[in-house]
Amino acid sequence: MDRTLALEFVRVTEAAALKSGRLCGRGAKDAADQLAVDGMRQTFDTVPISGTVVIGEGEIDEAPMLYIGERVGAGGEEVDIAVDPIEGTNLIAKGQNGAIAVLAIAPKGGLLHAPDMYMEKLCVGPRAKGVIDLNLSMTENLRRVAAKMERAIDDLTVVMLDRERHQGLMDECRAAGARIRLITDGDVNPAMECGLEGSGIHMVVGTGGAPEGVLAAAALKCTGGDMQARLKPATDEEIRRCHEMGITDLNKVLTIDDLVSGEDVIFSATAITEGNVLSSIKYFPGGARTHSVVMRYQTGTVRFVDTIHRLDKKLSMKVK
Ligand code: VTB
Repeated sequence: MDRTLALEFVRVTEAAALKSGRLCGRGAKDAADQLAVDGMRQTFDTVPISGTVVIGEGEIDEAPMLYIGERVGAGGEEVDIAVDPIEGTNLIAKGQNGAIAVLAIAPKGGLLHAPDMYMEKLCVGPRAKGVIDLNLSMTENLRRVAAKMERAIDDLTVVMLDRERHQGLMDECRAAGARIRLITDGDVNPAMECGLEGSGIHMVVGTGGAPEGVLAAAALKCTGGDMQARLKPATDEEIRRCHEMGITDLNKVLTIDDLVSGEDVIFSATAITEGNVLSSIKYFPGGARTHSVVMRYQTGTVRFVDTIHRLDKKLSMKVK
């Protein structure tokens, strides 16, 4: 993909963040999501691509915009697109840390068309690549990651969603001495952070959304990190969808290359609320400032983009 597209995709996540950020802490997650979707959708139409949404807001009958299969872009290279206009709608509704607007773009066929179901995930950064194994215990994975990173287990910080289903993982981490950060929502952001030197986050584990898993894999692929995953269908319908995707063995461990298989991918995220690496959006009279990260697999370059927007000059960006 043309590298100049990277900046175009930053504009897309910036637009989602700029529009929805006003609703920070307002308890209105659906309204915030709608604004983010509008911002993303509008901006996509200025980008010279012929894109197909493969991970989006839902099926065509349940989402009016950015639905799975929707065509976006002003025309150009054929690409597949995964979007989450707000990853962490509960976080923005409550004004809590970690909400981002995020997308990943790959040449056609490069992103797993993960259906909306749970996925078990194990994510690490580049310095722990090649040693994780979802079929082994959390304790064994901690040992392997610590050894590969040449540090003690108690110098590892593991992030997981604060859910009862993670009690076993939590117990194992505690017994092994790892530090834990329990988050209420939004596991793409910490997975992305795993790949960034100095973020202080070393592993993301546990079960979360499968679409979010593909976005996490896109970020980790760009930074040279590693990820394994397993779909967790909970109903007959979800099992049928796995079969449709050609996944007949439901215990199959998906590698990072199964999740993002193309020879190129671009990942862009803009913070909405405060993050560990990305700073929250800030508004001032007539404008706003956003903080984004954009990365590309082909070169591995990670760019942080700190942007001052003159919203008074951009009518399309005005939010009442
Ligand atoms: C997961 C996680 C997401 O929602 O999908 C979670 O991957 C939902 O989990 O990042 P529960 O069903 O346990 O609430 C997010 O946190 C936000 O979309």
